[in-house]
Amino acid sequence: SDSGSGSDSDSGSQSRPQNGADVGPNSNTNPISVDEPTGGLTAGIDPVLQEANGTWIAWGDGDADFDVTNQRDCVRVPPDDEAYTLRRIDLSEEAVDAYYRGFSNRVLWPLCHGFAELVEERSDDLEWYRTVNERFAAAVADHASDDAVVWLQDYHFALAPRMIRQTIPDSASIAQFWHIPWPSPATFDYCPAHEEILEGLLGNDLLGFHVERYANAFLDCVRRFLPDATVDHEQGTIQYNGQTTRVVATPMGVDAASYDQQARETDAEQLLSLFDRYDIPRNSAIGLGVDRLDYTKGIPERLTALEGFFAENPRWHGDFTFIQKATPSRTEIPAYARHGDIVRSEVDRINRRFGTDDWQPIVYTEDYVEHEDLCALYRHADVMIVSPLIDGMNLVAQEYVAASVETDGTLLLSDRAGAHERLSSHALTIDPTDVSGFATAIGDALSMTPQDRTRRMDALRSSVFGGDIDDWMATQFALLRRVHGDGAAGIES
Ligand code: GDG
Repeated sequence: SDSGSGSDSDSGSQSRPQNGADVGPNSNTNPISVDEPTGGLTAGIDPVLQEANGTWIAWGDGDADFDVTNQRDCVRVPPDDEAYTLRRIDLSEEAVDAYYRGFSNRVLWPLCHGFAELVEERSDDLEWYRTVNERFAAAVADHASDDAVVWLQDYHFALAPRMIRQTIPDSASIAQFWHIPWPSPATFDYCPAHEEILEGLLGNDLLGFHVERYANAFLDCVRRFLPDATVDHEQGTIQYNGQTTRVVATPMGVDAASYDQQARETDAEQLLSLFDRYDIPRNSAIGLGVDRLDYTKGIPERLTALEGFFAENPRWHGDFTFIQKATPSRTEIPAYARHGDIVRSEVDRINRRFGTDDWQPIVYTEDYVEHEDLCALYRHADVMIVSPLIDGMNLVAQEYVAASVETDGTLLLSDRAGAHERLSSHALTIDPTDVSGFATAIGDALSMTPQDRTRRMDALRSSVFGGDIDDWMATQFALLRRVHGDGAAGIES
């Protein structure tokens, strides 16, 4: 149920329901329906696994009852052209609550994003995190051949690499990509079991982050908390317990060609129907924000900046409308519930302050936006605002650029997003907490000359198309082959 973010499946991101597809010989008695995520990492991994005939091991909140082919929890996918194995780990509600909504998202997520004050430690969560990591490690052991490549995604599996290393052949390789930031040693010090987490991750042959500063912070933490480890900052290598881990920064890209193509397929009618759906005056310029409803994404600060902009620029009333798509996420966690309330009440307040019978300055929606509509909005947004307080990468910024086929939009980008490292030179950089500078930047974006807009967008498109999701995947596997000899031919997990 991933909306295409890549890593954060089941976080509340929304997916587009597809027509159900029947699977396996007994499909008439037990049909399996497929939800196909749009874009992102899952769409990137799928063709690689199809070619390699590997195994994808995952849990999910979908129907994990795959016993139809008498293969227990394994099923061959895709349903119409079976090319690889999907192994589902069926987690109880208690396990999901403690492992996913507990240690992963009440401890690791806030800590890695520098929100130590939001960390919530509950008594059984860490133990469940260990148990679930063990279950995944055991599942990997069932499938890992001598030359297997095991590729783990994200912070939900910090302990699994070491567990896997102890059970699979030495000739197999293990890699992990950490999609979120890594904190400084001072912040990581607050992490319960911090040594165990580092030791777990050092079971990897290769550990990837989006940007150098997260990779360096990881090396700093190892040096500080595991004094027996040998850390070579220059080479990005760590030796610990007889194993070498290579730590790299490999920024993730998006499927740029498909966003471009989808945006080009947008017609005027589709755009007009979106204006009608959101009650936007037809001649209004458009601003756009697309985020999970997460306290790291800087949505309240963005709303305050918009308020400042509208207060200072009455001439834009009625002529500029900001659409905020916010995807509800991890709503059972109190910090998220509180944050959602703040965002909704700020939107109401600002709309009451400036709105008229014919125009609301902020259109706020939590409804799923179809991929085609999202691309239409990206294509026609005059100003895209990506203003996280901190973000591992932020794919939305790159998707916008890929879909800006007229090259007439402007990207406002927080200097705290990983994406800023690749897009800073031609986006308008903002500090999300400097509300007055932020408000001024919105005005600057709207009054930029067409030539300047196009010059900037052309350069941004070169960056985004020059490092897309396929390049990123190829880099991961090329690096793995290098760190672990050339045996990395088959791909597991
Ligand atoms: C984590 C890291 C890192 C959202 N609403 C709709 C929709 N989306 C899609 C966007 C985009 C994705 O969700 C969000 O991706 P982000 O990268 O912005 O953010 P996270 O979910 O926090 O992802 C992040 C990422 O992992 C990858 O490593 O960049 O830093 O936090 O793809 O398009 N898509 C559609 N309708 C929606 O309503 N179609």
